[in-house]
Amino acid sequence: MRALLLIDIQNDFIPGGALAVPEGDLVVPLANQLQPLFDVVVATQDWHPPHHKSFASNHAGKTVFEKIDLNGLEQVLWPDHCVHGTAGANFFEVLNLNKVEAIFRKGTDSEIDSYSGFFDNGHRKTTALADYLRGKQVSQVYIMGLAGDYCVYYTAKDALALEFQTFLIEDGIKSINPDEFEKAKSDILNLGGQVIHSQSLL
Ligand code: VGL
Ligand code: ZN
Repeated sequence: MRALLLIDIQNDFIPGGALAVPEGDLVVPLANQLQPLFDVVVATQDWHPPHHKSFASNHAGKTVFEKIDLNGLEQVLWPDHCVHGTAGANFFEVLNLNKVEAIFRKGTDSEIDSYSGFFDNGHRKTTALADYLRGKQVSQVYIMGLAGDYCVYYTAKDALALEFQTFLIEDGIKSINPDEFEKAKSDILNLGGQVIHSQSLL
């Protein structure tokens, strides 16, 4: 079975949002168009408490995009974003959710960030995503959404480690830093993943 993973297509990652990904809105028509082609469609949702320690605002004297050590892991400090229950954490209104059969929330523990849809950044806890996909006999995962250099990249890396056949749909991905996404893509290729264009699915 083939699954489409829609990563963090939420208002705060759309232009105008708190942690806007340039052109993030442009992936949404493709996300809507591709959904009917898959056996399983799931979405991830960044879902932070207001006191999340990935927020610069929760560290006196620190500024946004500075890096710190957080409980033994390097942590980029972000602007407050995707605070649970706020409009910024909602899925972007243009995203069609009718085919999305499950939503996996991450980043809920204020002490650790979670870029991947599968595990937190320390691989200390899992979300239910891998078991869910296995339960649906999914062996291939196609990943698109936001941001290419963070949550998309780490989700793909974990999918490969979990032995899913892994595809990045590159025209369905926008990044905070496009140069970093180029590095991410070569890493995914080196790990045995594939980078495709949506054209090959349509
Ligand atoms: C993300 C930074 C912080 C993402 C989430 O969805 O890529 N990036 N939280
Ligand atoms: Zn976040």
